[in-house]
Amino acid sequence: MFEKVLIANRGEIALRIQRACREMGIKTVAVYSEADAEAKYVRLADESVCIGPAPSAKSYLHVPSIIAAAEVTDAEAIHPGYGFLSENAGFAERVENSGFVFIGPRPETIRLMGDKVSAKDAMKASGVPVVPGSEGALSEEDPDEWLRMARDVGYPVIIKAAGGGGGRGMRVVHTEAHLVQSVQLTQGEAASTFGNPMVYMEKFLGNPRHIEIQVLSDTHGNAIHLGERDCSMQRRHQKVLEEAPAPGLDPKLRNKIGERCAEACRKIGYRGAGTFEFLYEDGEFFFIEMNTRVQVEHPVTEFITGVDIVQESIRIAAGLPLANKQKDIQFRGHAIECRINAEDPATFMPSPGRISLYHAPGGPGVRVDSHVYQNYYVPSHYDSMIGKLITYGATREQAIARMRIALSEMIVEGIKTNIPLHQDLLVDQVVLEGGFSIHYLENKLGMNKH
Ligand code: MV4
Repeated sequence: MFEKVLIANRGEIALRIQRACREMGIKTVAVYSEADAEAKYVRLADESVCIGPAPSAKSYLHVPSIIAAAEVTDAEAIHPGYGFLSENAGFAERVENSGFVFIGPRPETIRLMGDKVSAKDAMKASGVPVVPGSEGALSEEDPDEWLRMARDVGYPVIIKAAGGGGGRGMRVVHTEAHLVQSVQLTQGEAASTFGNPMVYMEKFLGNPRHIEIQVLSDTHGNAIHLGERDCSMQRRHQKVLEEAPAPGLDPKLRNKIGERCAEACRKIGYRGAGTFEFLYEDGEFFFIEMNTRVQVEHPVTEFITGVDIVQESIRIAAGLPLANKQKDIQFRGHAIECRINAEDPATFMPSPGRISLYHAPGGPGVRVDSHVYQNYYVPSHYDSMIGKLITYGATREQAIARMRIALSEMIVEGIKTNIPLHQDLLVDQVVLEGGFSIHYLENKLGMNKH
């Protein structure tokens, strides 16, 4: 096992990775920007290195500073967490070429999944069901081909940028009259935003759920799935609340799609923790994208499986085999995660500033993954998530009841938070029934009135 790991991230995930390292007897190196000098994860690390000023481009995204920090502290491996450089193939390559282990997939795999066309091709070829649509990318200048394909696929269709993902660079087309112009507009935006004009076409699914499958895959040819998470509660592609398992999903269907994902991992030689994102509609799964990092919402899966996903990601990088076989993985109970953001609950505007009073909730089945403390200053330079509240129960009802109590116990003063939004959601009849689509929250908030 590694003796020392550098954590190339900040906030709650830096702390989460540190805790995993500590439990494994690994020393930790924190890196921080000038805005994070007082952060809890910096104080708790064995060593810390300032890597630059507050803006991410000059610190958490600045590759030379991070490599230099690993060199001066003599770290053996680098964990990227989520966001920042976590899905940057060039960074993974630089890490490995500098003699460190990148805790994540091989750079080629990150590159393969970063291009949404090659990702979809690879998954389709590996037996994962994908959204029907164009075979590969659309040709760059052949409107007749686009029209033929759209007629084949059937309207409405969606045009997506190969270099996009996470909701960026997409356009829905309802009728043939708008197709050619929409493809051209999406190509233009794709070229300027992602430096890659390639786009592809899919059947547009009108009311899907967003369900994702967690996988772990080692360097010995073992791959397992840890079931699914339902991440349908979102606003503008920002997840708000996640849960596992997905309400109403047939365990047989879970095992079938999970096994397809694990098999795909074996086929492509996937390394590390990963997530297959699906749209789920009318009882069918359709692959859209793969995330090659540890995700924000990994704790709900940890609660229902008992597997420590971050520790597993480190074990895999160190060349160890997976700790569990598929038959050892059991899904027990239900877990929910509320993302707690420093934002106005009505306008969703960020609300940085000093936390004047802070009390974290607790009790059975309550987990708080947060880096904040009383008197902590929430900087304006990074995303507004100040922590995650995760509850577990034998049933979904118990997990929700515990979440309501935990939210009512949680005190954050001095800044605005979205705790009131979560409290509204957890008494909403549709939420209580479960199985709502990706459009539910925006409709509830009245964002789709025309
Ligand atoms: C779709 C879709 C409907 N049909 N693809 C948005 C994020 C990106 N990962 C894929 N996205 C979508 N792709 C087809 N063929 C609807 C969405 C979508 C969405 C997906 C997941 C979670 C939230 C979403 C919000 C709006 C649209």
